[in-house]
Amino acid sequence: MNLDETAQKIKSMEIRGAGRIARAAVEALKDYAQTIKPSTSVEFYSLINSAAMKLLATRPTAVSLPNAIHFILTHLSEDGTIDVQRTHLLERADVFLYESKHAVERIGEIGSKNISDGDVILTHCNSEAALACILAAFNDGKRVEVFATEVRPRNQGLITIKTLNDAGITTNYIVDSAVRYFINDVDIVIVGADAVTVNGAVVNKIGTAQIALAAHEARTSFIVAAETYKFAPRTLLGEQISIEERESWEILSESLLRSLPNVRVRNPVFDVTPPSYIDLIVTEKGAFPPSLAYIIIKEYLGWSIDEFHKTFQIDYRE
Ligand code: RUB
Repeated sequence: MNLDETAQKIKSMEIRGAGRIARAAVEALKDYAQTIKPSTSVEFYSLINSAAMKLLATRPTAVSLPNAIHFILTHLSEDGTIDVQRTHLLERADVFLYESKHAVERIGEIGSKNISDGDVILTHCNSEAALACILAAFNDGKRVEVFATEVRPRNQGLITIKTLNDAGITTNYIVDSAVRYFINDVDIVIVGADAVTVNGAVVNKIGTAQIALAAHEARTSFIVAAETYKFAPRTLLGEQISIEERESWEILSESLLRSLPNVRVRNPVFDVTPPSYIDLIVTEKGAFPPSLAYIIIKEYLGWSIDEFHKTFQIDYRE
């Protein structure tokens, strides 16, 4: 798939979910770097930079996307031959792709230890990392039952229930607004993340914060499964995670909306769950309380405030 196709599929959500978006972007940059025929290394650098910007502009919230691009482009410079630059990029891309897949497996192993035999688990949206924990627990022989939400308006819950069904896990499919009704039947909530900020707040699919509130009130454990590259280094500098707001047709047909001139549709697709509602964030490096988010950004992503001035410059807001 070429660069424009990948960018279009991420934008239209044919490719979706923070981990998958990151991997698709890395694959696209890898292919692009092998396809282009620049005549100078300056031109190579500039073409790759523009391609990265195109991918970054697709969806604004999942931090895995800029983190993945940063990972493969860091230390790339206009100095050195085209071959040296290309080889460097391809090697970094392969490392990211390998580590990303491995991270999800490791999260499954670690996260499954928080699940007990007989647990009822609630999950929201479709998260590879959250599902890895549930599937690993089930494959370890624990009898688990799942509540999976519908996830209006794009119904990502359908993907989740298909995976759970195929694995043979008993699953209850519920509308998003039924979470509080069932929360006392649930032992543990496990969701994924699009971004984790330096103060340990988690940005995930719209409705996650409401579920966390219900879980908090019911004293139900609330666990987030997130690879370290979902942590957002730029929040160290006070940058906010921008919350994507998508078009109205996802919720209401254009003709119906036209007949209601005083109505407007608001469609934010992510929300922010405060760290006080989160018991644990399971990463591939271990399970941490949200208060240790800074350590993950510094130790595992290798970013500290000084780093911002040394690294490849991408304007993530474009
Ligand atoms: C997907 C979503 C997922 C996270 C984590 O939203 O919110 O929970 O991206 O997923 P969308 P994963 O469908 O709008 O992309 O663990 O697979 O990275």
